[in-house]
Amino acid sequence: MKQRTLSIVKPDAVRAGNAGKIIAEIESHFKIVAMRKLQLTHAQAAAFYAVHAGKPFYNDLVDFMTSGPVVVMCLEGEDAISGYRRLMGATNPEKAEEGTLRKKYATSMSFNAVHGSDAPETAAVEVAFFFPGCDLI
Ligand code: IDP
Ligand code: MG
Repeated sequence: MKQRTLSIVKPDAVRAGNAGKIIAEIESHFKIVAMRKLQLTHAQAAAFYAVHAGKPFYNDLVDFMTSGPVVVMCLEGEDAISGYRRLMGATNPEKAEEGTLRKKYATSMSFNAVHGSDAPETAAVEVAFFFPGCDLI
């Protein structure tokens, strides 16, 4: 099934100069239907990760996600949600498979280079968080 999902190149990967390589790899698997570079405000990051509010890593996650620019993309493709999760690899890079983005570019569980939506419901909410319908081409 053709799906759309939200991808974020996180501040650690942008800071390290890895955004271009990550985007090129993503583009070899998915159509990029929208893309923005921006720096999240505290309120925006807190809202985006609201599902994790109250967890021990939440405050550090919000601080990290606001620590520098990110590149946000809406991706489209056959089974894009699970397919992009596979390309990202496990949340903890030590457990990520060889060849995945997190294996290559993440340095820890906290600084793990990329975000991807985890289900159709969250993908719809996350895409709409960053892109009005008119920007999805
Ligand atoms: P995901 O990004 O693979 O979907 P989630 O469980 O949704 O993983 O967590 C969101 C983000 O929060 C992770 O990508 C990571 O940056 C951070 N995170 C999750 N669990 C931990 C943890 O145990 N320690 C530190 N950071 C964490
Ligand atoms: Mg998640």
